[in-house]
Amino acid sequence: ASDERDDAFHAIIDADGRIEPRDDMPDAYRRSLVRQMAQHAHSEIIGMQPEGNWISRAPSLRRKAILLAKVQDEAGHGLYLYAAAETLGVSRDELLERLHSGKQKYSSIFNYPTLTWADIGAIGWLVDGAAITNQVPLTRCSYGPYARAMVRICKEESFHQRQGFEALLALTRGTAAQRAMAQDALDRWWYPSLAMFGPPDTPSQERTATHTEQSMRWGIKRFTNDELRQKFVDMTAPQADVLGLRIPDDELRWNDERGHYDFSDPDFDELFRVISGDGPCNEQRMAHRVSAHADGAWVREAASAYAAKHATAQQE
Ligand code: FAQ
Repeated sequence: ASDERDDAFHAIIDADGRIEPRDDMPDAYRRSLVRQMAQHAHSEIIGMQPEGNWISRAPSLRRKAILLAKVQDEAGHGLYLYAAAETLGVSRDELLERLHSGKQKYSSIFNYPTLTWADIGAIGWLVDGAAITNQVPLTRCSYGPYARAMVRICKEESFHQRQGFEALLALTRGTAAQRAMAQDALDRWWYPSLAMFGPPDTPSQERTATHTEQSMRWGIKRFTNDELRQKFVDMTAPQADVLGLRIPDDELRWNDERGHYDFSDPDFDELFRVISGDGPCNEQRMAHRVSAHADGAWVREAASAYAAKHATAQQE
């Protein structure tokens, strides 16, 4: 019977259909989706911290209102993704517990500090730009609830990316000091943004993507990490020219033969150090997350007590 169930699953995958929560699916497929979706959800809520750092110091009321809305969107993305993961039979509490205990990770990028206002522009332009590149193909992911959550998230990310670009454009059209601040932000965020796409497809420095092949067979991933990294560079390099900023890579140039930009890879040893907990802000991010969760305990208790009271009242 289990073979028949697997056959039904594979028939849907082969026809490029969608797997829905009540469909039979192999355990390994379920586990891999929980892993990726949880990591994604955690990234959204931890990703609120570097930007939250600048809400009270945004340079104008307009910039502050925009940044507040963006950070709220990220909380919303986290919630859609936890809800989508719950359709696979794990609870949000369980997933948060795995984040807080360090069993599950979040994107390496959020372990870097936001030192100046220009970093907010750079995050929108580069980090949201990388997120869109990675996530647009996920709208075609074989798992229905994840794919549908991605449609809405990508619309909001594309607004985020434009606001970041526009914030940097304002700086690059400003004073020499503002231009220098924008360049410094690009210098610091470029390689960490390239590293967001994960380890290389083929072993380099003994690091390699372990899940790609299986995830592509299952229709979870549609492109490899290196393919997406290349797409991101191809999209971003001309935008840097519009800004009048220099991407900090001497190897970066258009290659007519390949029809792509040549560029140099990020330091994958650094990526793995940061993932394993040794980035500039890992400790601070986790401490803040755990204390925010503890501070919110009374809200969860009150909501549960209210729901229980409501349920009893309905029974009577
Ligand atoms: N950081 O074999 P692969 C955002 C891990 S955007 C940390 O390639 P896979 C929006 C990987 O998990 C950021 N860990 O794995 C926003 C695996 O470890 P595991 C979030 C990384 O899953 C913007 C191991 O390395 N977006 O939040 C990283 O096939 C601005 C081997 O790697 C997503 O999560 C990394 N950079 O591909 C919010 C998108 N790279 O699980 C606020 C969805 C790799 O065995 C402000 N996720 N690892 O312990 C994905 O597309 C994939 O999971 C990848 C990794 C591409 C991240």
